[in-house]
Amino acid sequence: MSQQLPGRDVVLNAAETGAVEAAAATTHRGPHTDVAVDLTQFEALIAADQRIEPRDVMPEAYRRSLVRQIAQHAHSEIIGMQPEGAWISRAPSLRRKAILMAKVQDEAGHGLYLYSAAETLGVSRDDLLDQLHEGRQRYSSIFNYPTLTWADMGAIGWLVDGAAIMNQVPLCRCSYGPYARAVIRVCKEESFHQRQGFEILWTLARGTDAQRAMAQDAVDRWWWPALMMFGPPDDESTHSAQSMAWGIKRFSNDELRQRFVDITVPQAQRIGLTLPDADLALDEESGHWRFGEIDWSEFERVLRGDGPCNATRVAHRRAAHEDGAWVREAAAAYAAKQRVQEPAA
Ligand code: BYC
Repeated sequence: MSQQLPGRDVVLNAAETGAVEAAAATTHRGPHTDVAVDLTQFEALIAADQRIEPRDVMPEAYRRSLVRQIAQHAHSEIIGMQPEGAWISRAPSLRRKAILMAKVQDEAGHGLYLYSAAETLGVSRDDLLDQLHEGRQRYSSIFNYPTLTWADMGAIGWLVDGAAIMNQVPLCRCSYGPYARAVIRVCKEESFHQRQGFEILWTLARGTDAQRAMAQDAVDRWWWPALMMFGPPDDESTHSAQSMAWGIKRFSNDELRQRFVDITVPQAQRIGLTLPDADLALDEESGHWRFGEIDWSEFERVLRGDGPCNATRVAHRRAAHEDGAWVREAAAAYAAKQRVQEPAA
């Protein structure tokens, strides 16, 4: 038995049709209304691994979970401009400066794609930014660490963007269309970021003793926080099971963390730097690199707002927002003027 979904190019097989019928027996409350809505099509699209689009009916919990994750992702991109932005004026050459400026601008662009994706879920960008500024929404723990030397630009590109790519490539297949499409473009740019970080460390590792020591010190400081980017261990991850059932996340936090370690260890060997983990060892049988215990108390501290730079990052972001008020006002005034001047249709 097969079934064609209305308005879709999807034909369901017998098992999927069964899932649709089971779902049809239940009704849920819709996202923008108190009226009970039929989630048959939503359940069928998820079962068939198809995309949910803004026009589709979706469970309120699915919409909220996406707003939470996409907003956190967008906030991470724009807060993430700060640690690297601080080094634009101190980059060691014109070439390095131009590359770093382009990278930081890319992060702003990623924020824009992601806020736009969140807006398709019925939230406003202003409201999301207010929530960031008031500490009601999170951004990635990684951006609460300081960038002390030029080598930190290398470690961020190689490790932080490397971890971000590992986490985000599966999000290109996320069940929510606008988020998946935004992340495709983000990932293309992140690949360039990862490569430029690798190249900075590669160069420093082949420089003077002092440059090599600076590169090693940066890797020592960024390795463990980069592993924390993937989130808490699976048995403590509150959202993973539901997000995976909805096709938002495709792999668990621990699975992605392990993949990152497996890919990164050989790269460290190639650069010639040591990863700061005495327990790192190849398990010949599984082919995986086993690593030491992550200090989850540090992660929790950073999430609570007690990381080395939490207060500075948020204060700087608030000040940038306030300083930019005149730009938003001017843009709104110009748009209003254009509307008045438009000839009646
Ligand atoms: N930092 O149930 P869990 C970039 C929170 S930007 C802070 O596993 P989930 C770049 C989590 O929110 C890259 N909080 O959550 C930019 C939840 O708390 P709430 C940013 C974290 O959502 C500039 C609680 O812990 N990437 O690459 O299933 C320059 C329980 O966690 C973190 C993204 O945002 C963390 N690391 O999984 C350079 C990717 N981890 O919300 C580079 C999109 C967990 O209940 N996001 N929490 O209060 C995701 O893939 C997922 O949201 C996560 C967490 C894997 C991060």
